[in-house]
Amino acid sequence: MAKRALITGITGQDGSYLAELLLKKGYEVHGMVRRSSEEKFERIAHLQGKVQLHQGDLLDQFSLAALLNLTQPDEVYNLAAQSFVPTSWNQPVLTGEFTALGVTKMLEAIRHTRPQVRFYQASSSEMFGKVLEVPQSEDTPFYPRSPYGVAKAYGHHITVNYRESFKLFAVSGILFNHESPRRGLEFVTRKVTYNVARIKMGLQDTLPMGNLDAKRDWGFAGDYVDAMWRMLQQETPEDFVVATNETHTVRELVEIAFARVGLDYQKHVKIDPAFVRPAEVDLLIGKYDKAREKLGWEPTVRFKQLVEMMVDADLERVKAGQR
Ligand code: NAP
Ligand code: G4F
Repeated sequence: MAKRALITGITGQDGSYLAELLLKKGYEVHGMVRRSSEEKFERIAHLQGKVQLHQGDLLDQFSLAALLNLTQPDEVYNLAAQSFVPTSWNQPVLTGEFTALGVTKMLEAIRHTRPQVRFYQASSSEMFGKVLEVPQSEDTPFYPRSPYGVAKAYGHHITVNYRESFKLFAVSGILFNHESPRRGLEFVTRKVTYNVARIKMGLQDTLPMGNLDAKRDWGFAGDYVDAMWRMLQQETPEDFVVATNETHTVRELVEIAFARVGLDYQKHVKIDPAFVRPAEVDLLIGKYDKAREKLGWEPTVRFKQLVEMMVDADLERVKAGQR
């Protein structure tokens, strides 16, 4: 019989790639979606009829238990979250409710409804924040720098705690930044590649940016969802860092993106303090040795290739008059 998976956050970047991967592997895929006055499921439009969507919300404990009863999943991937770091300073309470307590709500629903489920929690390198070690591994202590990072640290610890307290098969994937042409427009990679495409097409001239010196370990989302799946196929539940072990500045990102369309970033990028954060994560670089050894996982897309793939996709979109 086909395995069944339930994905929260299926309408997001990672949810769409994970749903594709699981369908290819023969899974019956269920997705939890929030009720909205207008359904915007662009990222999974091509999967219509292949995935089964159900309304539910991480804020509503009973909707989670009902969904587990209805779908009877073997695996639950908890990808839903308020995932944009700057918003977490404007809406810290909501971020905590979704991104932190939402995890406990799902774990409680699993514990009482379907304890045999294998559970994946989408943890984040933002938990390392003001880093206490370079590179960061599963053993590096956390020092989060945003309400989002704090909420994710809670989600990580409660996942570990439920594994240890109730013997649930619950794992936390500590994923470093991962991007794709499906990335939300406000995140720095996609903001840059989309605006580069618009500038190239003569639709605007300048790109307002924040801190160009921040360094991130950027990988491709398609690779990272494969690591999520591998974590749930292990004999014993364990946590893993997923990264590329390369770090680059936002300035390099901007330089490569503009160069791809034959432009000089210095003529177009303007620093706007509105995009500078109250507290910054200056340097992220992940050590993914454990994932390589135990999961047999390796990133397949490197930084320059990733940026160029995103610029090319945005050029096509802008030429077609799309976002
Ligand atoms: P994303 O594109 O922002 O998607 C977030 C998803 O969560 C969307 O489907 C959203 O639904 C859903 N959601 C938000 N609040 C919800 C709620 N209260 N109830 C139900 N659904 C809710 O994020 P992503 O980049 O795919 O990331 C997936 C997960 O990995 C997130 O938890 C993120 O924090 C984490 N993560 C991401 C990265 C990265 O670099 N991408 C790195 C580490 C960890 P709507 O479509 O209705 O808004
Ligand atoms: O793309 P970002 O907004 O991603 P950030 O804050 O690193 O968070 C992402 O990765 C986390 C994993 O580490 C995830 F957990 C989280 O959900 C999200 O997916 O910003 C990256 C860097 C920051 O240092 C920021 O200050 O880019 C810098 N930056 C400079 N100018 C900018 C801008 N970021 C944005 N969004 N917009 C700018 O104009």
